[in-house]
Amino acid sequence: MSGITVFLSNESGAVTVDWVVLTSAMMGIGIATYMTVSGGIEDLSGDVSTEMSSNAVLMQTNFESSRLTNGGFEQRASGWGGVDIEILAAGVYIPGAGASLVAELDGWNRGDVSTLTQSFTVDRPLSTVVSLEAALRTAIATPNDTEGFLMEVIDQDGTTLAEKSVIPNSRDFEDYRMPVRFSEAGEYTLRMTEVGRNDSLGAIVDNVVIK
Ligand SMILES: [Ca+2]
Ligand SMILES: [Ca+2]
Ligand SMILES: [Ca+2]
Repeated sequence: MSGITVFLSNESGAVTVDWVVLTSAMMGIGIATYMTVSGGIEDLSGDVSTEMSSNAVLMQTNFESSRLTNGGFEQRASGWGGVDIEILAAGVYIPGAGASLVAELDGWNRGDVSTLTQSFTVDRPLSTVVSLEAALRTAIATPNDTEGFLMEVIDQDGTTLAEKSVIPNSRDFEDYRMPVRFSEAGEYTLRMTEVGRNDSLGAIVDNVVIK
Protein backbone atom coordinates (compact mmCIF):
# COMPACT_ATOMS: atom_id res chain seq x y z
CA MET A 1 0.00 0.00 0.00
CA SER A 2 1.14 3.55 -0.63
CA GLY A 3 1.72 5.98 2.27
CA ILE A 4 -1.52 7.90 1.70
CA THR A 5 -3.61 4.72 1.69
CA VAL A 6 -2.04 3.64 5.00
CA PHE A 7 -2.85 7.01 6.52
CA LEU A 8 -6.50 6.99 5.39
CA SER A 9 -7.12 3.47 6.73
CA ASN A 10 -5.45 4.16 10.10
CA GLU A 11 -7.98 4.75 12.99
CA SER A 12 -5.52 5.53 15.80
CA GLY A 13 -6.37 9.31 15.78
CA ALA A 14 -10.16 8.87 15.89
CA VAL A 15 -10.47 8.92 19.71
CA THR A 16 -8.49 12.17 19.87
CA VAL A 17 -10.88 13.81 17.38
CA ASP A 18 -13.89 12.67 19.45
CA TRP A 19 -12.27 13.96 22.65
CA VAL A 20 -11.64 17.44 21.20
CA VAL A 21 -15.24 17.75 19.96
CA LEU A 22 -16.76 16.48 23.22
CA THR A 23 -14.68 18.63 25.56
CA SER A 24 -15.29 21.79 23.51
CA ALA A 25 -19.04 21.06 23.62
CA MET A 26 -18.83 20.67 27.41
CA MET A 27 -17.05 24.01 27.73
CA GLY A 28 -19.64 25.68 25.53
CA ILE A 29 -22.48 24.32 27.67
CA GLY A 30 -20.68 25.52 30.82
CA ILE A 31 -20.27 29.06 29.47
CA ALA A 32 -23.90 29.17 28.31
CA THR A 33 -25.08 28.02 31.76
CA TYR A 34 -23.00 30.71 33.51
CA MET A 35 -24.36 33.43 31.24
CA THR A 36 -27.93 32.27 31.92
CA VAL A 37 -27.69 32.27 35.73
CA SER A 38 -25.13 35.03 36.42
CA GLY A 39 -27.75 37.83 36.37
CA GLY A 40 -29.87 35.96 38.90
CA ILE A 41 -26.88 35.36 41.17
CA GLU A 42 -26.07 39.09 41.12
CA ASP A 43 -29.67 40.00 41.99
CA LEU A 44 -29.72 37.43 44.78
CA SER A 45 -26.44 38.61 46.29
CA GLY A 46 -27.82 42.18 46.24
CA ASP A 47 -30.95 41.02 48.09
CA VAL A 48 -28.85 39.14 50.66
CA SER A 49 -26.70 42.23 51.20
CA THR A 50 -29.80 44.43 51.70
CA GLU A 51 -31.26 41.96 54.17
CA MET A 52 -28.01 41.77 56.16
CA SER A 53 -27.83 45.59 56.28
CA SER A 54 -31.40 45.86 57.61
CA ASN A 55 -30.70 43.29 60.29
CA ALA A 56 -27.54 45.19 61.24
CA VAL A 57 -29.70 48.30 61.72
CA LEU A 58 -31.98 46.34 64.04
CA MET A 59 -29.01 45.64 66.28
CA GLN A 60 -27.39 49.10 66.13
CA THR A 61 -29.36 52.04 67.48
CA ASN A 62 -26.48 54.48 67.99
CA PHE A 63 -25.70 57.29 65.58
CA GLU A 64 -21.94 56.81 65.54
CA SER A 65 -21.68 55.25 62.11
CA SER A 66 -24.63 57.15 60.62
CA ARG A 67 -23.99 59.10 57.44
CA LEU A 68 -26.33 61.84 58.73
CA THR A 69 -25.57 64.48 61.34
CA ASN A 70 -28.04 65.35 64.09
CA GLY A 71 -30.45 62.57 63.07
CA GLY A 72 -32.03 62.84 66.54
CA PHE A 73 -32.72 66.62 66.24
CA GLU A 74 -31.13 67.32 69.64
CA GLN A 75 -29.15 70.14 67.95
CA ARG A 76 -32.41 71.51 66.56
CA ALA A 77 -32.19 72.04 62.79
CA SER A 78 -28.38 71.83 62.61
CA GLY A 79 -27.36 69.84 59.52
CA TRP A 80 -30.88 69.86 58.10
CA GLY A 81 -32.31 71.93 55.27
CA GLY A 82 -35.86 72.20 54.05
CA VAL A 83 -39.01 74.29 54.24
CA ASP A 84 -41.04 75.35 57.31
CA ILE A 85 -39.04 73.23 59.77
CA GLU A 86 -40.63 72.73 63.18
CA ILE A 87 -38.63 71.04 65.97
CA LEU A 88 -39.97 70.78 69.53
CA ALA A 89 -39.98 68.31 72.43
CA ALA A 90 -41.91 65.10 71.75
CA GLY A 91 -44.13 65.84 74.78
CA VAL A 92 -45.49 68.96 73.05
CA TYR A 93 -47.08 66.74 70.42
CA ILE A 94 -47.88 63.67 72.50
CA PRO A 95 -48.41 64.24 76.24
CA GLY A 96 -46.00 62.09 78.24
CA ALA A 97 -43.68 61.46 75.27
CA GLY A 98 -40.77 63.24 76.97
CA ALA A 99 -38.19 65.92 76.24
CA SER A 100 -36.42 64.37 73.24
CA LEU A 101 -36.53 66.87 70.39
CA VAL A 102 -38.40 65.71 67.30
CA ALA A 103 -39.38 67.24 63.95
CA GLU A 104 -42.96 67.60 62.76
CA LEU A 105 -43.61 67.02 59.05
CA ASP A 106 -46.21 69.78 58.89
CA GLY A 107 -44.60 72.89 60.29
CA TRP A 108 -45.88 76.25 61.45
CA ASN A 109 -47.37 77.63 58.25
CA ARG A 110 -50.46 76.28 56.55
CA GLY A 111 -49.26 77.78 53.26
CA ASP A 112 -46.03 75.75 53.14
CA VAL A 113 -45.49 72.09 52.36
CA SER A 114 -42.89 71.16 54.98
CA THR A 115 -39.74 69.35 53.94
CA LEU A 116 -36.62 68.14 55.74
CA THR A 117 -33.51 67.43 53.69
CA GLN A 118 -29.94 66.40 54.35
CA SER A 119 -27.17 65.54 51.91
CA PHE A 120 -24.70 62.77 52.61
CA THR A 121 -21.77 61.08 50.94
CA VAL A 122 -21.42 57.50 49.78
CA ASP A 123 -17.83 56.45 49.07
CA ARG A 124 -18.48 53.18 47.23
CA PRO A 125 -21.31 51.10 45.73
CA LEU A 126 -23.49 50.21 48.68
CA SER A 127 -26.75 48.55 49.74
CA THR A 128 -28.04 50.02 52.98
CA VAL A 129 -31.17 51.10 54.84
CA VAL A 130 -32.66 54.43 55.91
CA SER A 131 -34.24 53.98 59.33
CA LEU A 132 -36.26 56.36 61.46
CA GLU A 133 -38.94 56.48 64.13
CA ALA A 134 -42.28 58.16 63.56
CA ALA A 135 -45.51 58.73 65.48
CA LEU A 136 -48.78 60.63 65.02
CA ARG A 137 -49.46 63.65 67.22
CA THR A 138 -52.56 63.43 69.39
CA ALA A 139 -54.18 66.44 67.66
CA ILE A 140 -54.89 64.13 64.71
CA ALA A 141 -57.49 61.43 65.28
CA THR A 142 -56.91 57.78 64.45
CA PRO A 143 -57.49 55.86 62.27
CA ASN A 144 -55.30 58.04 60.09
CA ASP A 145 -54.74 57.23 56.43
CA THR A 146 -53.62 60.61 55.06
CA GLU A 147 -51.33 62.44 57.50
CA GLY A 148 -47.65 61.61 57.30
CA PHE A 149 -44.73 62.09 54.97
CA LEU A 150 -42.91 60.69 51.97
CA MET A 151 -39.29 59.68 52.55
CA GLU A 152 -37.02 59.59 49.51
CA VAL A 153 -33.36 59.22 48.63
CA ILE A 154 -32.46 61.21 45.51
CA ASP A 155 -29.25 61.60 43.54
CA GLN A 156 -27.71 64.86 42.31
CA ASP A 157 -29.86 64.80 39.17
CA GLY A 158 -32.99 64.60 41.33
CA THR A 159 -33.62 60.98 40.35
CA THR A 160 -35.36 59.00 43.10
CA LEU A 161 -33.41 55.89 44.18
CA ALA A 162 -35.85 54.81 46.90
CA GLU A 163 -39.10 56.09 48.37
CA LYS A 164 -41.47 55.06 51.12
CA SER A 165 -44.68 56.54 52.43
CA VAL A 166 -44.88 56.86 56.23
CA ILE A 167 -48.44 57.23 57.59
CA PRO A 168 -48.25 56.60 61.36
CA ASN A 169 -51.25 55.53 63.41
CA SER A 170 -49.60 55.26 66.80
CA ARG A 171 -48.82 57.66 69.67
CA ASP A 172 -45.78 55.47 70.35
CA PHE A 173 -42.79 55.87 68.09
CA GLU A 174 -42.55 53.02 65.61
CA ASP A 175 -39.62 51.99 63.39
CA TYR A 176 -39.72 52.51 59.63
CA ARG A 177 -37.05 51.22 57.27
CA MET A 178 -36.35 51.80 53.61
CA PRO A 179 -33.71 49.81 51.71
CA VAL A 180 -31.66 51.79 49.23
CA ARG A 181 -28.95 50.71 46.81
CA PHE A 182 -26.25 53.06 45.56
CA SER A 183 -24.61 51.79 42.38
CA GLU A 184 -21.73 54.27 42.66
CA ALA A 185 -20.00 56.65 45.05
CA GLY A 186 -21.38 60.20 45.18
CA GLU A 187 -23.41 62.82 46.97
CA TYR A 188 -27.04 61.94 47.69
CA THR A 189 -29.93 63.58 49.57
CA LEU A 190 -32.51 62.26 52.01
CA ARG A 191 -35.76 64.18 51.65
CA MET A 192 -38.90 63.94 53.77
CA THR A 193 -41.98 65.74 52.47
CA GLU A 194 -45.23 66.36 54.34
CA VAL A 195 -48.33 64.66 52.91
CA GLY A 196 -51.97 65.04 53.95
CA ARG A 197 -53.92 68.14 54.93
CA ASN A 198 -51.76 71.27 55.05
CA ASP A 199 -53.07 72.26 58.49
CA SER A 200 -49.85 72.58 60.59
CA LEU A 201 -50.56 69.22 62.27
CA GLY A 202 -48.80 66.07 61.15
CA ALA A 203 -46.51 63.12 61.84
CA ILE A 204 -43.46 63.55 64.03
CA VAL A 205 -40.09 61.98 63.26
CA ASP A 206 -36.97 61.20 65.30
CA ASN A 207 -33.72 59.20 65.19
CA VAL A 208 -33.08 59.23 61.45
CA VAL A 209 -30.11 57.01 60.59
CA ILE A 210 -28.40 55.95 57.37
CA LYS A 211 -25.67 53.41 58.07
CA1 LIG B 1 -34.73 63.41 69.34
CA1 LIG C 1 -46.85 72.01 63.11
CA1 LIG D 1 -51.25 67.91 58.20
